[in-house]
Amino acid sequence: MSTRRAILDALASGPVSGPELAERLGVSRAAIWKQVEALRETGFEIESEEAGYRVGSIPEFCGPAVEFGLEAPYEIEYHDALPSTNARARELAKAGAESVVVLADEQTAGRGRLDRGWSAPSGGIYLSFVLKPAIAPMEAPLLTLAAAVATTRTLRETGVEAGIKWPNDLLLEATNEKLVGILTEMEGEADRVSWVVCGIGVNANVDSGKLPAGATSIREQVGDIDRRVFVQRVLERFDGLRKDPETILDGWREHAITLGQRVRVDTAQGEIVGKAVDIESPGQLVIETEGGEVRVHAGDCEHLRPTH
Ligand code: BT5
Repeated sequence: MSTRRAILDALASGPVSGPELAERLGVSRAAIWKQVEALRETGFEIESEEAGYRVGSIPEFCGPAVEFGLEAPYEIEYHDALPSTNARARELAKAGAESVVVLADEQTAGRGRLDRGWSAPSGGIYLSFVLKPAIAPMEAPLLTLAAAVATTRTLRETGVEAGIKWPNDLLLEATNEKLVGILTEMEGEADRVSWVVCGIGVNANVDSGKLPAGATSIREQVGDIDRRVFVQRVLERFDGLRKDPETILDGWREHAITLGQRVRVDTAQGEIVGKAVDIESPGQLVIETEGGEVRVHAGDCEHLRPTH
């Protein structure tokens, strides 16, 4: 853990003096003072009282603000703007980083699946996890499901009635407009991944006029949210699901829009039409077709209207 993160953790649980912090973290008092000054420069109001340093106010949206009070073991690398948080996360992963979350207010070249684009105007939430899980590449889709469950629960907490469309879209239940997209990328050998980057794009405090047709935003549905808190809850839920992977599928089923629907899935092997009946680990959709049950690992899914 970085000294900055350790100081933020200590400050989050109440006033603490410089000497006490120095002793706890095993660094000099000067080093603590420097970090506290750096936090002040990012917008934290930190008062020096008799009992020690006390946080008065927190800046709205930046790395240290998200780390302050965060109960999940991620360091945040924040940028006002980036071409793509997934691209930056891949760079970090290749350089050996892990348990880092790249976060941006805006992306200038956001990416979707299959080389599609992702509109990412300022005011949204664009984040990418850099992970080094001890899993095989075929298990990685479970992380996408975990990201979907964590983000859906957080959206629902803000009052937005979102649900999950297989495999990676979060939609407004009432209209099927898209609120969130998830893009997981990885590198590895047959039996072991080297790294996984899991990127989440949330249409948060943005006007839907800046988004493509068929998209909506949290602003449009319930008004602006505190992105700092939203990101913290997503990170904490994602971490909780990773620690308890057998709860991921049930969480997904609980919020799935796709299950029970007639669907058409475009896969590399062709088109599959039928009723989506279940999800199985690590993320395949079970479809009841005229020719029997089919399991689909990847593809673009369209919800069809009932035929009768
Ligand atoms: C996705 O792809 O939905 C995955 C999007 C992942 C974005 C995040 S943001 C953080 C991280 N860094 C990145 O560069 N990417 C990730 P897909 O299922 O292929 O959907 C892409 C399609 O959604 C586009 O072709 C548009 O039709 C539509 N779209 C683009 N921007 C959108 C937006 N902001 N909201 C809703 N729909 C959008």
